[in-house]
Order: sequence, then structure tokens, then C-alpha cells
Amino acid sequence: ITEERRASIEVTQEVLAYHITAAEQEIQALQEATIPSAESLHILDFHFSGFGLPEDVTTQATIRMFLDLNLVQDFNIDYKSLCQWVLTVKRGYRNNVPYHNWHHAVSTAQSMFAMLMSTGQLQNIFSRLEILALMIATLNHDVDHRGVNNSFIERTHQPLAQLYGHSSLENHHYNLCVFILNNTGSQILSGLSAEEHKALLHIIKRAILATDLTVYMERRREFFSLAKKTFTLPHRSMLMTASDLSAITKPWPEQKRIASLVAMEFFAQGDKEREEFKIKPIDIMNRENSTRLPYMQVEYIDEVCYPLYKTVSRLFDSCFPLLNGCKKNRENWLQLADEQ
Ligand code: 5BB
Ligand code: ZN
Repeated sequence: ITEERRASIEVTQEVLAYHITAAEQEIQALQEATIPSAESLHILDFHFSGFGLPEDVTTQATIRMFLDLNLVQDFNIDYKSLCQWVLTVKRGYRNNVPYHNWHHAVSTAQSMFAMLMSTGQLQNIFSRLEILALMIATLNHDVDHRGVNNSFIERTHQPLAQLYGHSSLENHHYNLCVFILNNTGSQILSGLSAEEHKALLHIIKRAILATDLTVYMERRREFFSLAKKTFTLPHRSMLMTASDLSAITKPWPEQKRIASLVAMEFFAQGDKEREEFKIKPIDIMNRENSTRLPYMQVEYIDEVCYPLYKTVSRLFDSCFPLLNGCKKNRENWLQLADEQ
């Protein structure tokens, strides 16, 4: 690493720290707030909906997940640092992105939390360190998403694509996650030993990189065949994807709303491709196909979601509501597709 490169990193970190570190007032408000119980926040439910929750409640709900998983006690996490960390992660997400924003982060973390809490099984299988890693990873897994996919970033030759060879976005999400963990005042890991710290970052990295859907599609055969054997560990990565895609398992009004946000984000990328590269966007990003949305959702369920939740619920009975929700949404989308 050259002197110049080091300087450039330092400057970037300074800028980032200045822009995304939460304001003192905001931190104090969260720190002094009475955190509602998990029951009253409904975060133990698989059909939890984060949309419509006031912003301050989303950060309180996040704190509640860390408290109820005993992570604050077990890892000696300083409470004020935890508050600043959560608020800083929240600021790392872009409000102007329709789907990949803070609500998606909270919803992903909540799905992981609900799976972990639904059965003693999962909490016995994973170590305390793995549980901490999975919660940090879900909350950070899309931080600073720009509403366009890796393929777009690579084709536009953005610095982000030059920095990493593959999974550009996911590598960026991980690096920002580490940056926020090192940020003065947000150092929730200061109670960990050097070895624990190193092991934790390794798990977080693998978990965040696993949320690249193309990586999941390539590896899923492996998960499915592992899941059929009796004494195998469920893959942490599979639970990351199950949390990430949990919108498809939500009650119908929520699923409909989220699908339209996903479509908005896809179509916005398609519009950019048409304008900037003068190319015809791929089907799912082409606004002219908006009437095919119900049909695309059925395909998405059949090819991606159903096999995933089938495997997860086979491993853990308590996760069956995820599969059931997915099935119900397939019926609804199919009906809409047939009506057209
Ligand atoms: C397109 C190709 N086809 C043969 C099968 C179905 N797919 S799909 O699975 O890529 C697809 C997924 C098509 C349309 C979709 O949404 C239209 C609004 C979706 C879809 N993806 N629908 C969703 O509700 C959600 Br949530 C998602 C996941 C969004 C993750 C975005 C990450 C993209 C990186 C490649
Ligand atoms: Zn995501």
C-alpha cells in the first residue's frame, strides 16, 4: 500500500465519518428512550411490518433485538456506543432509494431475529459470536446501496467496480460496515478480544458477501443437498438470503407494496440504461413490462424463494410461517397474472 493510497483512504474516512456519524442530540434521545418490549413491537412475528413505523421506533426496535438476544450483556457492549452505531448505520442507507433503504435493513435484521428467537434449536447451533455477526451483517448488508445492481456498476466503470473484482456492491457494504464499527463513538466491539474480533469480522464478511443473489443462485444446490442430510449445520448464508428476501413471505398488502418498490428501483435503472447507454434494458428493468409484474413475481417465487423457504422450514419447523406466507403470495400473484 502506497503513501498516497493511505492518504486517500484517510481522507475518505474523514469525509464519511463527518457525514454519517449521527448527531449528538439524536444519540442522546435514543439512549434515554424507554425501549418497548419485543412483544409490543411485534418483532417476534414473521409478519412484522417495518413500513409505517416512525424512524425512532425502527432504531428502538433494533436496540431491542440486541438486548433480547443478550448480545449487549454477553459482549459487554457499551449502551451509548450501541445507540450511536445503530443511528450511524441508519444514516449510511440512502433515503432516495425506493427499496434498498433503511427499512429493508431493519426488515432483514428483524427476519433474522424472528428466526433465531422462534426456536432454541438455532441458538444452540450457532455460537454467541455467530449470532452477533449475523445481526450486525443483516443490519449492514445493503448499506449505501445506490439502487442499481452490480452489472450496472461494472458497465459504468465506477470506481466501486475497479476497487473489487466481483460482488462490487456487497464488498462495499462490508467495507462500510467495518468502517462504521471502527468509527469513534460507535465501537460496539471494544469488549471483544483481538481473536474474537478477527473471527467476527470474518463471519460478517462471508455473511454480507452471501447476500449477492447471483452467488446464492450458484451455491444453492449445495445448501439443498446439505439440508437433506441429518446432522448438518444449516448454512449461515442460507439464513442471510432467507432474511434478505423475506418480503415475499409477508402478508399480501405488505408484499404488494414492497414489490412495487422493487419494480420502481428496477425500472429506474432501466431508464438510466436507456438514456445513458442507449440500450434496451433487460425485461425486469424495462418499464414497458410493468403489466407483467404479477407473472414475474410468480417466476421469482418458483425459481428463487419457494425452494429456499422450503429448505429452511424443513430444517426448522418454527420457520414454517415463512414458507406458508410465500405460498399465499404465489396464489395472489398468480390470480392477478391470470386476470390479465
Ligand atoms: C427474472 C428472470 N426470470 C427468468 C425469473 C424471475 N426473475 S427474477 O427472479 O430475477 C425477478 C425477481 C424478476 C422480477 C422481480 O421483481 C419484479 C418487481 C424479482 C424480485 N426480486 N421481486 C421481488 O419482490 C424481490 Br424482493 C426481488 C429481490 C430483489 C433483490 C434485488 C437484487 C438484485 C440483484 C441481482
Ligand atoms: Zn438486501
